[in-house]
Amino acid sequence: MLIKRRTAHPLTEQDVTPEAVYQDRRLILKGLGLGAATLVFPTQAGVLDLLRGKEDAPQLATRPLNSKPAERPANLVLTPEEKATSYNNFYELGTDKTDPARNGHYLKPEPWTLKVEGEVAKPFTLDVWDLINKSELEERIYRLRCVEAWSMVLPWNGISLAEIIRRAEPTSRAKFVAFETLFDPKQLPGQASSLGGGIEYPYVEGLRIDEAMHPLSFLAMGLYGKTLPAQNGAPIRLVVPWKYGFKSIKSIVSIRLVEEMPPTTWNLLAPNEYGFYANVNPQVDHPRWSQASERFIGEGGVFGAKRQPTLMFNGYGDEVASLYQGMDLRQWY
Ligand SMILES: Nc1nc2c(c(=O)[nH]1)N[C@H]1C(S)=C(S)[C@@H](COP(=O)(O)O)O[C@H]1N2
Ligand SMILES: [Mo]
Repeated sequence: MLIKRRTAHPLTEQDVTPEAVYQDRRLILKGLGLGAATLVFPTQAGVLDLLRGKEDAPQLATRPLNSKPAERPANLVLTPEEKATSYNNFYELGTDKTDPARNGHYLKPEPWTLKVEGEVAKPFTLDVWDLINKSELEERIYRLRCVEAWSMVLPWNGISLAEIIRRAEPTSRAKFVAFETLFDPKQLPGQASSLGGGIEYPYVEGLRIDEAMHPLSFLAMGLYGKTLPAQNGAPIRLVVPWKYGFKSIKSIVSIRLVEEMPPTTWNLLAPNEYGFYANVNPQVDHPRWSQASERFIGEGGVFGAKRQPTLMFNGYGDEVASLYQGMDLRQWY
């Protein structure tokens, strides 16, 4: 049912060659403090202790996907799967990096429906597992740059977001796309307790329509060739590689085409720190830390990780810079 289209999303030499990265001790020390701090809120120890009673609950089973492999540049350095699935931001499952993996067993991603609605001629409800089981997915190897100044290189499996949006036939009034994570405190316990950092849920995100229709914007249903683990946003999540990671909303149940710029979770929480656009930009610092470089999470310790320069639009400038022509990227951060 799905039409495959190959798109360019190259990793440059700089990203994949260990020699190109450099160490900056001052920034590593800064990064240490930052890594422990999370985005805004400290962990609520009491609630976590309650959930730790279930620590030995089994992880969500993943299964292999039918996916067309991406071309792999020489010297490609992927983040190890074990790191990508144990060092996460998914506040609905806890604010510590290790909480989402530990608490992922609460999430029951099967069955799952995703609505595509709003300013469209043909709204529809997607049976996500039907899509996963019946289509050949595509692999995309993308850099992920968290606003907290760490990064990974991850192999996703999925389909382009544009393909799903096109099927609904957006009207001329569709100027933005609003995304929503599942709201169900039984499955995402942080939504009903301080475990989730006191954020108002459901988590919501948004893109301008041209950003959403860009061939790099991706709906991931897999990681490392297998269905998504809970902690990475099972069973379907957005991946927008030129923007800070918080735009890549997990476990989505709704994609709504809208006329006005929709509210977004981190912007609502701290508008001076997190804008709507959130394009990766090494020249625009976060009010509390530099965005000029990042800790790459590869082999080895998460905090001893190599420091490397952050690239404009996370290295995807050739593809996406034209979307922002004439915009002051300091104003539209
Ligand atoms: N629903 C939801 N989506 C979310 C988040 C979250 O807390 N809740 N965290 C975001 C942040 S800050 C990042 S960096 C990425 C991390 O994705 P990963 O854990 O798969 O690497 O997910 C994003 N999507
Ligand atoms: Mo992030």
